Order: sequence, then structure tokens, then C-alpha cells
Amino acid sequence: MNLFMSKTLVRYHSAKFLVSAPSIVGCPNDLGCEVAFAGRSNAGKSSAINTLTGIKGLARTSKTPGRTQLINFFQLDPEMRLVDLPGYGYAKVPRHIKENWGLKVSEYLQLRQSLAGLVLLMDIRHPLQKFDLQILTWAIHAGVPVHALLTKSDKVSKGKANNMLLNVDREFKHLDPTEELLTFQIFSSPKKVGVIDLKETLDHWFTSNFSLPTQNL
Ligand SMILES: Nc1nc2c(ncn2[C@@H]2O[C@H](COP(=O)(O)OP(=O)(O)OP(=O)(O)O)[C@@H](O)[C@H]2O)c(=O)[nH]1
Ligand SMILES: [Mg+2]
Repeated sequence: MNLFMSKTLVRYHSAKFLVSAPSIVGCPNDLGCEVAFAGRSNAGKSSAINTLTGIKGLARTSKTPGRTQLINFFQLDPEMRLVDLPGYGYAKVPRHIKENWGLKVSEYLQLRQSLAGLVLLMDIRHPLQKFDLQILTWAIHAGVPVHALLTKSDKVSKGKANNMLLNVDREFKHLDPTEELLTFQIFSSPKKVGVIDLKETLDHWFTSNFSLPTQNL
């Protein structure tokens, strides 16, 4: 019998850049467990990864939409990863690049066995756009859980944020009447709003899909 109390830990703060893949082919071995951050270009995916890990500059952020064009992997533990997916849906990006992004993301979503869950980032001022709904529909069919972050909540009033939460709640119940796969919360990277809730969801995905190293206290 183990006389020590043990505690599972996901070490977000020890995240390290692992590799950038131009497509599914360059992705690291499909082993262990990973959580991918998806969403429209400029929604705040890379910023959220930096806020979650507490490491400024880990994932490259930019005011120019379309900054993340590769699939970027960050390692937390040997077989635990965060994935920054290329953003979709920015109107000014040339068509051939858009199509290529769509292909990359859909290939990744369909083929990646170690994908334990998706964090879907949507700007709280305009959530649930066409591609967001496509990803949500795909995830429900594939049985992959999605946790939506309504980002940039620092840019709207409390009243507006609450309205948006109600809208998203209504749409999620419509898309997933079982209420098992879709969850959501508000988030702000600069104000660090929602970081604890995000960690709780990710802890759950990582620990229920992968046996973590335990730490003796
Ligand atoms: N006010 C505010 N700005 C944010 C927030 N999150 C991100 N930003 C800003 O939004 C811009 C885009 O953020 P990124 O994290 O680069 O967005 P992204 O989703 O990774 O974008 P792509 O790589 O183009 O797909 C940057 O100027 C960020 O500083 C937030 O919660 N609040
Ligand atoms: Mg990015």
C-alpha cells in the first residue's frame, strides 16, 4: 500500500515548444494525449495558450490575423501536449491559403487519435460563426468534447457578456441535447479571467484519457 498521499498534476507552466508541423504528416507521434486550441483567426488561441501556461511568448501572437499557419505543438509532459491550430475564416486571406488551412485542420481533427478534447475560441462579440458551427457539429459526431472560450470578455460589459452566455447556452443545448460534449465559459487573456476554470476542464480531459505521473507529497 502506498503510504504517501499522491496527487495528479498537469504541469501547464512547464510547457515547452515541441514542433511546428505544416500538415498532419509532420505532427509528432500520435501517442498519449493532446488538447487542441481551434477557432477563427485572431480569436485569441495563441494568447490563451500563453495565459494558460503563464509563459509569455510561448505561442506567437499577433494583431495581424493569420499569424499561426502551422500546427504548433507544446509539450507539457512526455506524452501530454497542447496544440495551437491555424485559425480559420479571416476574410482577407487569399483563397488558396484558406483552403489549405481548412484541409490541415480537418485532417488533424479527423486523424489524430491522441486528441482528447478541443478548446474552441470565439470572440465574445461574434461567436458561433459558420466555421465554429462546423467544428462543433463535427466534434459532436466524432464524440470529441469541446470547451468553448468566449474570449476578449474584457472588451464587453457584464450585461453583454451575460447575453452572449445565454445565446451560446441555447445553441449548445440545441446542438447537443445530451449536454455531455459541449461546455463553455468566458475568458480574457489580459485580465486572466477564466484561467482556473479552463485548467479544470483540461485537467479532467488529460487525467481521464491518460494516466499521469503522480507526485508524492
Ligand atoms: N482585449 C483582448 N485582446 C486579446 C485577447 N486575447 C487575444 N487578444 C489579442 O488579439 C490579437 C490576436 O490574438 P492571438 O492570440 O494572436 O490570436 P490567434 O487566435 O492565435 O490568431 P491566429 O494565429 O491568426 O489564428 C492579439 O493582438 C492579442 O493581443 C483577450 O482576451 N482580450
Ligand atoms: Mg495564433
